[in-house]
Amino acid sequence: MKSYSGKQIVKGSAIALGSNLGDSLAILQAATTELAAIPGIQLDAISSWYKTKAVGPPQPDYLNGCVTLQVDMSPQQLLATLLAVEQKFGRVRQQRWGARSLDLDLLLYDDLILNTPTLQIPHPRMCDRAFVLVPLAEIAPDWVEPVSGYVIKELVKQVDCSDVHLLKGS
Ligand code: PH2
Ligand code: MG
Ligand code: MG
Repeated sequence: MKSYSGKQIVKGSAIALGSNLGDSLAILQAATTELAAIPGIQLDAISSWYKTKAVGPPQPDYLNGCVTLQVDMSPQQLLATLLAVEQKFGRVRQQRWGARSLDLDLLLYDDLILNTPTLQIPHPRMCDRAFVLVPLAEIAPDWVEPVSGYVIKELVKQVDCSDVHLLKGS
């Protein structure tokens, strides 16, 4: 792995946002504002919000979206930052894949491939998930997912997007 000691170098990163508990749209919008206010994070682009059918155990529909960031922090620092924002918005970790007020998933960090017990980049399931790829393709169509070698706009063609619907008026 690259070393992050010494001077930080600004890197591009992509984050997936999801919510299916509480006022999801308000939570996602407030979380985006919160992220943008953090030192070391600059917001590049925000996708539209999408209403999506839950993947996993039966639970309410989700709202999902993605943001791209310029970050002046290591992947581990970024992960810790995302967890802190989740907690601020009332995330209580219960069932795996269960309902949540806010989920922030680190999808991509530059062209880095990282496999540690606490953090895998790219996100290991991002290539199968229409609720991630549809919003990401809107704001980062030409970003190469480094494990598959495919750009996001190609990956999105390979998944069933029928359960992902643009949220009108967002
Ligand atoms: N997140 C999950 C499990 N299932 N389904 C949808 N539609 N959207 C999500 O964000 C989602 C999910 C676990 O993180
Ligand atoms: Mg998730
Ligand atoms: Mg998560």
